Amino acid sequence: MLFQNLTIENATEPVDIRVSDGTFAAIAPKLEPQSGEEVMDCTGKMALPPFVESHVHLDTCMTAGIPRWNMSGTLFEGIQCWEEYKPRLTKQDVRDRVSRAIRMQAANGIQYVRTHVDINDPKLTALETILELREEVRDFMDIQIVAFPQYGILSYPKGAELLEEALKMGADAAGAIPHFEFTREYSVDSLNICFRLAQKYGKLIDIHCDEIDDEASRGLETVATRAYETGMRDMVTASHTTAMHSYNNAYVIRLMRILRMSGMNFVANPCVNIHLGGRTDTYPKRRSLTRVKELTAEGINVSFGSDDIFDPWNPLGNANMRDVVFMGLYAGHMLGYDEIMNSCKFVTTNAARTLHLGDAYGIREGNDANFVILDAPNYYDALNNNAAVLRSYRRGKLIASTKPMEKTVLF
Ligand code: 17E
Ligand code: FE2
Repeated sequence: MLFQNLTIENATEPVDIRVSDGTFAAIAPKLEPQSGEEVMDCTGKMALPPFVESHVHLDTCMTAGIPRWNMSGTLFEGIQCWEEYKPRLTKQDVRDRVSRAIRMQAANGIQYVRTHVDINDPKLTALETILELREEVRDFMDIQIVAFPQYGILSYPKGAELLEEALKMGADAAGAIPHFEFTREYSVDSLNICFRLAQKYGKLIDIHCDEIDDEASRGLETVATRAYETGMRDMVTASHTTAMHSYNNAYVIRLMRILRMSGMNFVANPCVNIHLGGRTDTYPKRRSLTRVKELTAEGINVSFGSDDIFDPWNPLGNANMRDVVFMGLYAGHMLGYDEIMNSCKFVTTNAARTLHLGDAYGIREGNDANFVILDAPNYYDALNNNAAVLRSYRRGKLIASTKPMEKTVLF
């Protein structure tokens, strides 16, 4: 199949793309159609590698309001609501909800997902189910699973054993939650356990790190130092790091050095953290977003995640990465022309780096033909006009499509 006049990412000139046998066979300014070849004119449209959701909790999705709503809007009431939901967890329940969420993601052009799954459950019901789903949907979606100890590794009975069991069962990454552990000592020890287990089983690491408006929450310096000292480097990701919003600048200058040296990745979750954060403030109210602009300026890899899809931490959430970018740019003071134009990187290439997708990710000759076509000539317009993801291709096969909305003005 030949796609004509498609602008790849924000390239200045459109190109033709030939897809055959599920791969990008040729990409050039002009390709002649072969006899019998299907041709699609894509003038005025852009192509991106598929969207990458680098941080979501699929196990909790679609549970908002059950058994009750999070009325304070805090992280902690969210955790309490989830605790009250947990007795309802069955494999069928998880399968129904997560299957729906995965299809919402696919409809929005996502083909790669890193999901955190709460493993503070002696039965590991959600983990077991999502491990099965990971295999079942492989042809449509790559799912990476982080074993996430919601209540902590040392502050929950047998937390370390459950983490180890989850990694043995097949989770791809080890998690931790240092700011939620009972003490600072537990916080540091929990990170040591997380790193030890990740190394023992050859897994990645993704930590819920300092997701709190407490300037004294300093899990991050330990994470970065371990990433550096163990040599795990970019296998390590710190998610949220919202306390960094509240750190004093003198401390951040010192911290930035080890962050750079560590080679680790960051994930910000702009919609959810602006919603959950600042809740203990009267006025002014903090934005509680990690320092995306400053980290990016230091050459550190940052991506954006949606965190939640209609659950106790986000009563909205539609599995659309566009909204996450939109919020991130506003809340992070990143609405310069180039910042807007290139912001797709937060949910494509940067996120792919975090997930360790390697060279297989990207629109390049020889790669699997995984890509999306947006109804806009560049990402600036796509973002501003909430452009439809017209088509999502996976190994050359159409797996999702959208008909763009038609608006009529009668004057
Ligand atoms: N759990 C947590 O600790 N933090 C979050 N943002 C979510 C769940 C969604
Ligand atoms: Fe999260």
